[in-house]
Amino acid sequence: SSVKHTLLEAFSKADGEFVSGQALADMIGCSRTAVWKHIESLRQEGFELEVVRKKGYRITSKPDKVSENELLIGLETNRLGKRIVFKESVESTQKEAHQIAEEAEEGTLVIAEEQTEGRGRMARPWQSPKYTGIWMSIILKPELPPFKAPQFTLITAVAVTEAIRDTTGVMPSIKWPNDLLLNGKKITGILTELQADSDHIRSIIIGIGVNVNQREFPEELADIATSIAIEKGETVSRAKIVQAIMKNLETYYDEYMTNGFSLIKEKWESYAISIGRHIIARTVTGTIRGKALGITDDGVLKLEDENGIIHDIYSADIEIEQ
Ligand code: BTX
Repeated sequence: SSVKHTLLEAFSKADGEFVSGQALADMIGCSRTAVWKHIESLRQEGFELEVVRKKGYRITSKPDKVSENELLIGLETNRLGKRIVFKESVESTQKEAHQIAEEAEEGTLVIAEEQTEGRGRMARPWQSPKYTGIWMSIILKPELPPFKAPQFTLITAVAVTEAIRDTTGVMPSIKWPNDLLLNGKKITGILTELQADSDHIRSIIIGIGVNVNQREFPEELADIATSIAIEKGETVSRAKIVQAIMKNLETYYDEYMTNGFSLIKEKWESYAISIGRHIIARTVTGTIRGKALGITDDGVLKLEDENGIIHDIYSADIEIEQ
């Protein structure tokens, strides 16, 4: 609301100093009792405020939020994230995005503080606790045939890797096809889904989950998952990471549509840990061991087995052999 804006602006100008109740009342054009109520609603949103008689109010700590306002201020994109659907809690941002994809304008971002039924590939669950991670889905509408869709997982992986590097200083590596790791543990999962006719994509819905400020994980994930805060030793702003992801995704999406996949492929391979290593790929039809040679222009993983036969892997879980 505009009252909230006025208040936040006043506190931001005061830069940690007190602002008197009367001054705030004058700015908003209301009584001092009404000011008190507005302050209370800031507290509800997670701001911490100190109140001292005769001095007034000051903000001692701001919530780390990913609501629309927090994301829009400082967002440097032209098309992506111009429309933001923010929810405190959803089953899954993918589900929400699928429901609105048909009417939604390209670049619409669905983001939530918490998912109660976040999901990964093959209906696996994705844990998405409140206020600590980035749980979001972006709707794109490229004029492309459906078989190009897997490339968007790789485009996204490059965009998110660089966003995390540039905003937090930690550098993830990519594990084909859809995970980002820090020190060998998962910090990001990417889920690319489609609404398509046989020959063209209607919407591509890119789900991104980033573990940002979790300080611990439930037992079943403790060995395989980590967060940026755990690896860096301090909490970081989720909004800044989201903004950087949107900016990078727009840049690489444009690059891909005008110049094709080659620059993205080059970056992807330079960030990937699995290329050149011996891996085990578990696909729905069986398990293949071999050396990961690289990815093709379609995002397919090339795997050379011990007999020198090269396999095209379209979808699998991979494990890197020591
Ligand atoms: P995936 O199938 O590659 O990985 C799922 C597996 O990852 C799970 O079986 C579990 O072992 C592990 N896992 C679950 N939660 C976490 C977590 N928070 N951190 C690390 N590992 C975890 C990866 O699928 C794709 C995930 C996409 C999630 C985003 S969040 C926004 C959007 N909405 C939604 O429902 N999904 C996407």
